[in-house]
Amino acid sequence: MKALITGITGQDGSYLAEHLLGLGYEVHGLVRRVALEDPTRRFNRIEHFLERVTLHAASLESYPSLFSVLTKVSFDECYHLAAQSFVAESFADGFSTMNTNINGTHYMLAALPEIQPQCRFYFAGSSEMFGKVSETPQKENTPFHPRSPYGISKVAGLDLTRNYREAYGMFCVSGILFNHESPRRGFEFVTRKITSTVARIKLGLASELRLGNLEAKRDWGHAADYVKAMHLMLQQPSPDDYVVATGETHTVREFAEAAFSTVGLDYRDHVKVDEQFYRPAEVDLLTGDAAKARRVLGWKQEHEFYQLVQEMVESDLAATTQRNSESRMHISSGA
Ligand code: NAP
Ligand code: G4F
Repeated sequence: MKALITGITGQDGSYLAEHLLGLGYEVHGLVRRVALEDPTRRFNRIEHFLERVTLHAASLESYPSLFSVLTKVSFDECYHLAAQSFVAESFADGFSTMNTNINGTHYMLAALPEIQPQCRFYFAGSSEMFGKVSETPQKENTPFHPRSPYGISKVAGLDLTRNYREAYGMFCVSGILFNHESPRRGFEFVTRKITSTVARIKLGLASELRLGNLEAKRDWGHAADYVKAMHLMLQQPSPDDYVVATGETHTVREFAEAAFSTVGLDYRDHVKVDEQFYRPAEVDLLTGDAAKARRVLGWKQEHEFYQLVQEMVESDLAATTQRNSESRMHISSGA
């Protein structure tokens, strides 16, 4: 089996590639040209299996570059994960988020029926699409009410994916994935911002953590569990869309409390609320109902919330300790 992963350098792309390699797949990844030019920094999540995958340079902004990759190899499956994925950035620059996320998805879908109609397609939909939720928990048929340009771009991506399924009979599915985290999460997302700062505070390298809305509630799972659901969706006899979630919700405050207490600290001594991290429109509450994914796909989550928090804090503590001792050695050697 040959799979193409767009966004292979991201959190999910790296876990998915590992999972597919473990299943015996030939894995190809789409990366930006700049990443190939700066592998030490940009391939940090995939460097441990770089020699086992084939990378192709392309950009979501360029139809010819995507078309060209799709003409090179006949893929059985395509996991379209690449996107501008940071919600706050989508308020700062909604136009480029829309351009990358909507057109990028459209370009991928438009190229497939012509070149690779047999290729099964996964689109990375998001619980951010539910936005101002009309019911709890949210499931596949809960109406969307996106509250950010990012959320709007994902609703458009899901609609495009469904339309290619219905119009051209292609095997196209969308996963509606709730927040999923890991030690590979980007540093700007709230969970990693918390765990990386907890590590710095514990080691005496920082004293405070500035956050926005502490009362927002999220359904946080582990990325390693969620990429398995993506794969299962493409193994079904017919294409369909699925919610993937834990069904458990926690506030940002609870995440911070758990992360600080992992290292014996009280979050109230360090967390400061800072208006600059509030969003113009907030998604207050997300909790998913993954009953369909469990029933049809046989998917199950293997990590629970406090385990996830602990894994992230411990990983950041180990990495920060190592970086800190390397820089001390650097200074004492006079280099
Ligand atoms: P991520 O860590 O931010 O990774 C995003 C990936 O997209 C990176 O590999 C990035 O490449 C690539 N990318 C961005 N813009 C690109 C462009 N113009 N051309 C080519 N590649 C581009 O995101 P993630 O957490 O792994 O999420 C994967 C997907 O799932 C995203 O579509 C996200 O919106 C969606 N999603 C995520 C969650 C979650 O909680 N993690 C939940 C629901 C849905 P560079 O390394 O070059 O920047
Ligand atoms: O970690 P976040 O930035 O994730 P958000 O906005 O929920 O989006 C993530 O999950 C989506 C799935 O629902 C994905 F589609 C998307 O790609 C991304 O992976 O923020 C979580 C919550 C928000 O309510 C935010 O307002 O944390 C709140 N928050 C409070 N202080 C903060 C901060 N978020 C960030 N990033 N930084 C803060 O200082």
